[in-house]
Amino acid sequence: MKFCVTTPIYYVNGDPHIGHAYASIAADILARFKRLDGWEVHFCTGTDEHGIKVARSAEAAGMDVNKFCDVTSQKFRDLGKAIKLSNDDFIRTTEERHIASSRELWRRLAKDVYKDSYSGWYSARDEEYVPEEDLVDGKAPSGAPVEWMEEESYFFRLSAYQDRLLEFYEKNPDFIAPASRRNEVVSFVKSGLRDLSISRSKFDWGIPSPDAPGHVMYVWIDALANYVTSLGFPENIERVSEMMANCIHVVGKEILRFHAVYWPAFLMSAGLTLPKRIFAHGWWTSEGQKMSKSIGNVVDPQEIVEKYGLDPIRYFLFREIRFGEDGDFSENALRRRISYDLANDLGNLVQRVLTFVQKIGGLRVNYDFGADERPLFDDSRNLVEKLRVLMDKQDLNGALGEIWRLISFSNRFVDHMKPWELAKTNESKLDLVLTALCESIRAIAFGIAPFMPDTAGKIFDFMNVEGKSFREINVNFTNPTFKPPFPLFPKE
Ligand code: ME8
Repeated sequence: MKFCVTTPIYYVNGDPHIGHAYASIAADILARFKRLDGWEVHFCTGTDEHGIKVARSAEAAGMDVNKFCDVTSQKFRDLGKAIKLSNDDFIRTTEERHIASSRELWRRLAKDVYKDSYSGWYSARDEEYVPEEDLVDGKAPSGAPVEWMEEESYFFRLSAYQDRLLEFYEKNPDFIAPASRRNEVVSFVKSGLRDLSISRSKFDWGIPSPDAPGHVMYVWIDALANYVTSLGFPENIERVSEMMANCIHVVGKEILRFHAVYWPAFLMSAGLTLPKRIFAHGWWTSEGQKMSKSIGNVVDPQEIVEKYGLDPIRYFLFREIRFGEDGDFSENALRRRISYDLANDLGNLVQRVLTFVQKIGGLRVNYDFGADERPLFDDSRNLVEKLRVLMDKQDLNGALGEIWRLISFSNRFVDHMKPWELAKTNESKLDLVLTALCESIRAIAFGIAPFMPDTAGKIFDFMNVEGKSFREINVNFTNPTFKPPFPLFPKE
């Protein structure tokens, strides 16, 4: 059982922002879930360091480009630590292993590559060629400025892949998710594909194209190749094939076309296995406005984590909106989530049940459940199976919804069963009620573990649960000694 998940590799032209943290945390959640579920996982992230945009940013900073890449790439590594990414690899496109891998990929495309000359518009910000008819008021559709370019270039015969791609989408209806995005891609391909310029000759910050003196690769070829480099291409083709077959590329919606059209065409041409799915996520605005340096509302992930804690941010990003849609990041909305969902619902449940268990001298396990406790017990034991179905669709928001259903059910159960009264009147009933509640808290802790690893870790620690595998959920407690809990989300 092998599973691979990737984030986009980030351009090192600027500092990391919440958009980068978002894609990375999404991939991290998927990776952690699969590991808990017993899968062998490869989770890769990294930095995209070639191309005009990066070269120009280095120049503007008055720095040598290699040095500039070292400094900025490190900031992305640091972000990874701050948001607790569990990545197995961090790839830089300037690494030797990647240069070798990209050059090998290029060689394998040879039958579909020809030399010609390119003349047209290029957007350095998007690192993308813009067809004349797509210009809007002389700019790229993204609003980025374009510049005229004329040079000798190698082309990839993308036009030859139109029918094969359409057939592939048809046969693999879940290749592109969410479904609305799939329709966009299909109509783009149906409208006709042009051959793609894949080398630059008037510019040299890139990987030299093999057998093409004076040419470096178009940055997107080199960038997309990162996914197979990380899996060991070209040495370890077997691993590349096995992992790619069950690989999810998490990407932002604006780079879907590169991943869902160009990348599969390159892989088909090179005779490599296509990934299982490209999942396109939406964009965050900040306090109702597009994030922009000039407005000064760019959310700095490290700052916000310092202010509110990591787990609340990880929770908020996937609870506030459906994964795939756009959302608005506002501190008020975040505070509401912390106060209601985290402190009131989750924090209180754990606190009141485990404190009560302490008060009566520990849990006296009793699994002879009756009609009162059985539904809660069944829901707890069935939680992971429900999450599995949702996580396989990358429905992260749905998964949190499911976990919170169990949290609400558990809280209602406490209110209804009133353990503090049972302690005086019916001790054996109390044992049943508390056993069922500890079962639900343990299942909840496993459910939230991929999303909020620190919080889950605290609950596991209170309950002396190892917390390494979902299989632990199916093992009955045996009169455990728990530790006294402390509030998970203390109110300021
Ligand atoms: O595109 N909200 O790199 P990049 C959500 N190097 N996500 C956002 C966002 C926002 N406001 N702003 C940006 C590249 N992003 C290429 C990828 S992969 C082979 C090469 C996301 O540094 C955006 O959607 O521009 C994209 O997925 C990532 O951050 C940006 O990356």
